Parts: sequence; C-alpha cells; structure tokens
Amino acid sequence: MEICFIYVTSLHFLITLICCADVGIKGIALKNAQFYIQNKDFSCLDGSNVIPYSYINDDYCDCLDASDEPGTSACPNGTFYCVNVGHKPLTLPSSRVNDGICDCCDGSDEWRKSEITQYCENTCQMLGNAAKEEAKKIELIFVKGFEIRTKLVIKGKQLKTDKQHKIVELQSKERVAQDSKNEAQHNKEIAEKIEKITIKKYGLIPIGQKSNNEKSKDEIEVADVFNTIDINKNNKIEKEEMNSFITFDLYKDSLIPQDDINYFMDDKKELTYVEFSTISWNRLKLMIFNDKSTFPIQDKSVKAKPSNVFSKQNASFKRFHKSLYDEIKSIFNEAENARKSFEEAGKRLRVIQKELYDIKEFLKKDYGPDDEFAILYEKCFEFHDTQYIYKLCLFSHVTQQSKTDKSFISLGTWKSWNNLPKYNKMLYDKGEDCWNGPQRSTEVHLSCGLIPSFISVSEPNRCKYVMEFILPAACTRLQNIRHSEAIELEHDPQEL
Ligand code: MAN
Repeated sequence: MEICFIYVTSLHFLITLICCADVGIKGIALKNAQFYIQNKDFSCLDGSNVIPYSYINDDYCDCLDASDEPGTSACPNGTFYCVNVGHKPLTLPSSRVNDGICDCCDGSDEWRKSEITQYCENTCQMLGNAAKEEAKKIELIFVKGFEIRTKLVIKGKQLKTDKQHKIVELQSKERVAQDSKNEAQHNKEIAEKIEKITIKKYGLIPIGQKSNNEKSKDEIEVADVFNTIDINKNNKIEKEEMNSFITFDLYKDSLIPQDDINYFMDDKKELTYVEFSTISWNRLKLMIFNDKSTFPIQDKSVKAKPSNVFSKQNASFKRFHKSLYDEIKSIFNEAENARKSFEEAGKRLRVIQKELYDIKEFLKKDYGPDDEFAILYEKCFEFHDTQYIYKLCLFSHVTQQSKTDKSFISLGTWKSWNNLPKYNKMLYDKGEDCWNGPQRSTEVHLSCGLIPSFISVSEPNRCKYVMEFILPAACTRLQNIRHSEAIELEHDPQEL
C-alpha cells in the first residue's frame, strides 16, 4: 500500500514536470521548476506573496526570497541557475545576470543579448569533456594510490610487529648487559681498592685522581725536579742531562747505568714535561726517592763519587724496587683495565637502552587506522623557497633553515593528528619562540599522491606554518587527491 502511494506520488510529480512545469523560465533550478506552472498564479517559494504568472522575470521584485526574478537582476538577493548541459550546473548571484560577461558555459546568464544574436559561445561540452578526462586521471591516481596504500598497511603492521619482537629481544640483552656492568663494577671496585692501597703505601701520584690541592702539591714537586734536571732550560729532558746527575749512579760504581736511564726515559731520547710527569715520574720516585730525600744537586762530573744522599742504599735494594715497579705497574694496569671494562660495559648497556627507548618512542605513536603511515616514521623531506629550506621529518620534527646565514629554527616537534578520525592533518608544536609572538608550530595537510612529496609551505599567521604534503598512505578518499598530481601518473611510484 505504501509502495503504491510512493509510486503514485512520484508519477504525479513526473507528469506535472513534463506537462505543466515551465522549464523555459530563465534562471530556475530544475528542482524548483515544478513550482512555476505556465499561466497559473505563482506562489513565492517562501510563501511571502502570490503573483500572476506574468510577473515572473518582469524586472520587478515581488517575492522577499527573490523567487519571482530567477532570471533577472531585479532582486539584490536573487540567484541565477545555469543548467550547463554537458558540464556542471552553476548558481550565480543575480547581479551577474545580463551584465555583458559570460559566466555560464552555456551562455544562459546573458540571455537578453543572446535573444538578438548568439552572444556567448557554449563551451559546456568542451569543458565537460576536459573535466571528465581529469576525473578519470584522478580516479586512476586514487586506484593506484590505494593499491600502494594496501601494501603500506602490510608493511606498517609488519614493522610494528618486528619492533615489538625486538623489544623482547633487547630486554633480555639489557638484563645480560646490566649483569655484566654490575660484575665489571665489582671488579673495578676491588682493583681500585688495591690500587689505592698501593698508591698510599708508596706515596705515588695517582694522576688525575687526587683533589686539586693535592694535585697541585704533586705538580709543584714534579715541576721542581723537571726544572732541576733540565739543565739547558729548553723545557725538555735529554739523556745527557740525566747522565750528568750522580743521583743516577745507582750502583755506586761511578757509572750511570744506561739501561736504567733508558727505563726512566721510556726508551725516548728526550722527554717533554707531560711525558716526564706521566711516564717517568713514578719510575723515578720508586727507584730514587723512596727514602723521601729531595732531588740531589747536579754534579757536572759524571765520574764523580755519588753524593751521600744515597749512601744508605745499595744495588740490590734498587733492583728490588725495579721489580716492585713491575708489580705496581701491573696493579695499576689491572685497575685501569677494570675501569675500561666497566666503562665499556656501561656503554654497551646504554646502546641497548637507547635502542629500547627509540623503539618504545616509535610504538607510542599513532600511524593511522591501518598503520599505513608507520614506515614513514622519521623520514625527512625538504622544500626550498627563496629564503629558507624547510625540513619535515614525519612523526618527528620540522625545521626552517635560513639560506643566508644557514641558521636553523625549530618549527615544532611531533604532537598529534589534528583532526581525527580523518588522519589528514598533522600537528608539530612547541617550536622556537616567535619574537613577541607564540611558539612556532606547523600543521601538515596530507592528501593523496603516488609519490611522497613536500608540495608547499605557507605562513598564514606569523610563526604558524602550513605545509602541503602528498603520499599514497592518504589515498583513502577520492576528494583527497590533488588535481596537479594527475600528470605524475606516467611515473613509477615508490612504495612509501
Ligand atoms: C623568522 C622566520 C619567519 C618568521 C619570523 C618571525 O624570520 O622564522 O618565518 O615569520 O622569524 O619573527
């Protein structure tokens, strides 16, 4: 019964439209044609007046809604409807009717002039064909883009799964690395304890480990001895200088033992202050100053008898110290190696922790309803204008680099999607402060395109930037496609 009623009503509308509605009236929209019935009084569409049929388009405004003057400019609030057969219909403000300019592609807005001679050329068919061609290309971009997007979805999901697995793997590596760091720390503490005892016992200089006061006291002593031995004052200690000190007559046989001198000098011909203080000083101190005596005066005669400073010492005593040096050296080496191992274990742990942190950061972000944007994470794209190079690193940050002084300004870091659930606007905020203004921020507008490309940058409000970016991941809706992209169809798109 209901269906029958709808059918009868529709049929009645159709009959009215075919036999009675006056589609010949200029400027009416097709949907309104049914209200303009030839030779019947016309009721304004808003009900504001009822007028004789002859008053329609008579250049006099009778209806408040201008519905009696659809084809003239009599009512300021009126509109003219171009049917534009073959192309898109168009609605114009009534002021543009019969103004001498052809606005409708079918020329109907200049109907008065065309009544005399054809005033406007009908370009609807041509425009309609061109629009259809463009629409086909756009459709093709959408279809191809959607195909790529489908692959991106698979890749994005795979990437996320891989990262999740990687987290588990890294967490177990982290535990192992933490254990080995703890062990290295334990070994270091033991080795350093022994080192400390040794240093204390033999009154050595633990280079780089003492407080500033203690250090400077040691440095003064080292510098004193260095200056004493440096007879020619060239800021270096030469072998000849060493040989001119009876102090080095270690065996009290009026000879300076050259193998011992080579040992002091670490097999070098001359020593700088740094080499002396870092290499030779402890060797010297162990072998000569163990009795806390001061450095003896120079004796220009190498053959001279040793001074009584060392008269208490004998050769075996000194040899004992040389071997003691080796023992101490190995204690120092052990402590040094333990420190290095600890440092390396710490480094290894930090590398793992950094990787873990990065993956967690990656997984925190929303890569679209199907993870179709995931593989673009931290991928960067540039746009150059006359003044700046803009760099957009997706899901990460945006910068502006001046072409003149090469300085960088942050235009924001990843914040979020800006108009969910559409996933076509990204927001990067908390960029560098704008002078006397807000913090810089950037909105990135995404639309469908086969190749990810940075299309444009603008600054509609000071320090608020808008970037246009195209990519296949955004090929979800036909209206998202940029028309200019049509020409790129011939190129082989990369799958991003
Ligand atoms: C720099 C740039 C411009 C910005 C001004 C604001 O010159 O970041 O984009 O408009 O600063 O002072």
